[in-house]
Amino acid sequence: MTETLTIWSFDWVPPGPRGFVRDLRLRWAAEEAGLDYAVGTVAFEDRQASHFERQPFGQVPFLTDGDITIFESGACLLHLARKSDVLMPRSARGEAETLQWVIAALNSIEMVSVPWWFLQLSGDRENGMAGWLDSRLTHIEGILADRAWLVDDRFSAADLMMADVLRVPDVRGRGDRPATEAYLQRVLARPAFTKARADQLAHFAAADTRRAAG
Ligand SMILES: N[C@@H](CCC(=O)N[C@@H](CS)C(=O)NCC(=O)O)C(=O)O
Repeated sequence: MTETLTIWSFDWVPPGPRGFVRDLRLRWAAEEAGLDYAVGTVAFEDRQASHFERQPFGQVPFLTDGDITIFESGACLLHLARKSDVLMPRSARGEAETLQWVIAALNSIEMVSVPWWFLQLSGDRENGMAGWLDSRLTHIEGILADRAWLVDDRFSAADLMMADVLRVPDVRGRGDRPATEAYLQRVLARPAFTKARADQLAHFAAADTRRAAG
């Protein structure tokens, strides 16, 4: 079968972000849905105009699907979710709630967790984002204490995005949140996640080998 989907990532990244580069969200979704896809690369170190034409911030991921090019991991994930009811229930309510939770993961959790993470990485001991992050994590803990999955009592793109945001080790290790931890163990045990993560690690390991060979 000819692949019409290409998930774009960097040709190489330093070791730190490997396993967390956001093309993993799209690899994972495609694996869940059984969609055929290729992985394309753009240069990490020398970002080209052709990269900015497809991702205006010079980031990854972006996705090409035939003549459609789309960026933002959330938008790309929802684009893929329209192709498979594995990723999004087909009821009007199920679709609406999937959209809601994908956006909540990005705009209510990641919007706080990423700046918090950067501040704590920079050694800011008075990290002013900590209370805000803890409040968001506490609220999501309350939600996950009552349900196994975010939408329709089954896995969806909402869980994929929420788990990917919450699995960042410094975020996951913050406080004692048993329902969140059980949720992460449940979602991250999915074979599609394991494969997507292994494929991303292999992709960057192959890049190391190429660089070492000159
Ligand atoms: N909001 C964007 C964030 C993308 C993002 O942060 N990408 C990272 C890799 S995971 C990146 O490209 N970092 C390099 C940079 O920002 O220069 C999305 O969800 O797609």
